[in-house]
Amino acid sequence: MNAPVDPTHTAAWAKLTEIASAYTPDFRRDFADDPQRAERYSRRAADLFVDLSKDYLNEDILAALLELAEETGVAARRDAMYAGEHINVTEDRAVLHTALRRPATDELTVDGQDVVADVHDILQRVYDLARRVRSGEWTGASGKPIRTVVNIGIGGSDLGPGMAYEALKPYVKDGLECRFISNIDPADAGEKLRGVDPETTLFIIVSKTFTTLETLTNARACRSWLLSGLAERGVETKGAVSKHFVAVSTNLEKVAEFGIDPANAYGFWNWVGGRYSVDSAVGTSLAIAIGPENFADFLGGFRAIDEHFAQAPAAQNVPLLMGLLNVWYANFFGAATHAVLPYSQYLHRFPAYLQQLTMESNGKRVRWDGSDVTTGTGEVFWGEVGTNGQHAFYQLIHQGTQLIPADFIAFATPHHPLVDEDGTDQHELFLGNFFAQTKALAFGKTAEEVRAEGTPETIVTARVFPGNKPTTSIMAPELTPSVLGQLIALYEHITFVQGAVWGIDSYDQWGVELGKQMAKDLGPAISGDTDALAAQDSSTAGLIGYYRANRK
Ligand code: G6Q
Repeated sequence: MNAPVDPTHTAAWAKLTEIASAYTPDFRRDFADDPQRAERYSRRAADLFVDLSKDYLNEDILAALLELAEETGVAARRDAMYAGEHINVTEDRAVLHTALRRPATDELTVDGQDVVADVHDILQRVYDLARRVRSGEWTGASGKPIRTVVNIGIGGSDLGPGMAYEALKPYVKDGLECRFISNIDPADAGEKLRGVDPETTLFIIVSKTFTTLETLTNARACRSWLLSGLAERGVETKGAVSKHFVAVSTNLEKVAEFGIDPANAYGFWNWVGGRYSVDSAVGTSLAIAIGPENFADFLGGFRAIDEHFAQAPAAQNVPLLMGLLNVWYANFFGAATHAVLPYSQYLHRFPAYLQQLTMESNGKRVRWDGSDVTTGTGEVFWGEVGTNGQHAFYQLIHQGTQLIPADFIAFATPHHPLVDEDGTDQHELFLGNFFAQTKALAFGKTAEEVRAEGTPETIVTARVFPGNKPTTSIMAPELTPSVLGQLIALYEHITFVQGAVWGIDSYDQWGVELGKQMAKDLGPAISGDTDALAAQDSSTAGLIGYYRANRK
C-alpha cells in the first residue's frame, strides 16, 4: 500500500487555505450575482437530485477541492478498493462491499476466489429462504408459518437491517414483522419478545465473527425462551432449534457449535465490513420482510451509485463532491459535527445508521501507515427526522455559534398521501418545512428585516438569523428500495472520500476493542472477587461497589 499523501502538503491545500482566509460566505450575494447558481451546482446521481448551491462553493473552491482529490489519489484508491486490493491494511483485507451488488454476469477474482459467484450463490440461498418463509412453506416446530422474524445482532449486524426495515415498511409483507434485538441489556430482549408467539417466530443470529458477547448471550437467551415457550404449549422441542434459528456469519464452525444446522447458515466474507454489510446476507431479515424482488431493487440502487462513483467525471461526481465538501467544512471552517436531516418518518433510524458508518470509519488518529494524521478527522454525525428536529435542536443550527453543515433529504411522492378535510395536502405542508429550512439557513433574516416587522429594539438581535449556514439538499422521487440503496451507497462513498483524503484506513475499528476487553476482564471483580476488586483503580472499584451495594 502506498504511503498516504499528506493532504496539508499539497498545492490544493495551500490554495484552499488562501481561499478560506479570504472567504466570507454570502448566499444572498451569490444567488443575486448568478441566477444560474442552483443549476450550476446541482447534480444528479441515479435517481438522486443533489443541490449543492447552498454549500460554500464557487468555481475556485470547486477547482481546488477537485485538485485536492487528484493530489491525494482518491480515484486511484477507489479503483484499488473496487478491484479488491487489501486497502484495509491493519486487518490485511480487501474492502469489497461494492462486490455485493455486482450483477451475476460480472467477474471479479480476489485472493484466488471468484467473489461475484460467491455473492450470488449466497444471495440465491437467502432469496430461497425468504420465499419459503413468505409463502408459509417454512414452518416452525408445530407446523405453523412464521409471523415474526427476530434479528439478533449488534453494530453492523443490527443497524443496517434495522434501519432499512424501518425505511421500507411500506414494502413489508402483510402479516410479517421483524424485531431487532441488539443490546446486552436484558431489557432489550425482554421487551422485543413481549407478545411474540414462539411457534411462529424465526430467529436470525447475525454475527460476522459469531463470538460477539452481546449477540451470543442474546441468542442463548432466545433459544431458552423458544424451547420453554414451545414446551409450555406442548410442542415437541427436539429438533425445534433448526426450525426456528438460522445464522448469518463468516464463522460457520461456531454456528455449528451453537447447534444451528449448516444448511440454515448463510455465509459472508471477511472483505465485508460490518457497517458495510446490510446488502449481504446480513440483510436476510429485510429480504424476508420485503421479498427477493424488492431486495434485488435495493441492491440495484447501491450498484447505480457504485457505477456513478466509478464513472461520473469528477466535477459531476456526487459522492466525491460531498466528501470533499465535508473535508472543506471540517478542516477549513472548524465544523466538528454534521447533521443529517431526513424529511421522511421512514428514515428515522438513518442518522443512527450513518453514525456508525461515518464515525467508526473515520474516527481515527493515525493514518494507514501508522503515522499520525495531519488534519482533523471524523466529524460527529447526528440528526433526526424533520419536522421533529425543527422543534428540538434547529435553534442551534440557525443561531448557535458553531458551524453545522447539514444534509436535508426529501422525497417528492409520499407513501401516505393525506389530504385533510379542508383540502390541505399534508405532504406539501411537510415539504414546505424542508424547503423553508434550507432557505432560512442560507438567507437568514437581517436586523433591518426584523425591525421592519415592528420588533422592539431590545429584542432585535435575538431575532436576527445570520444565515449563510451551508446545506446540501438531496431529493428523490420516492423512498423505494432502490432509492434507499442509492442513499446508503452515497454515504458509503462520501465516507470513503474523506478517509482517502485524510490518509486513513476507514475499514478497521480498533477503537472498539479496549472497552470490550476490559468488560470481560472485570467479570470477577463485579461478581465479588475481592482480590480482583482491590486491583481496580479507585473510581472503577467505587462504581462496582455502588452496584454491589444497591442491586436488589
Ligand atoms: C462494524 C463493526 C461492528 C460489528 C459488531 C458486530 O463495522 O465491526 O459494529 O458489526 O461488533 O460484530 P459481529 O457481526 O462479529 O457480531
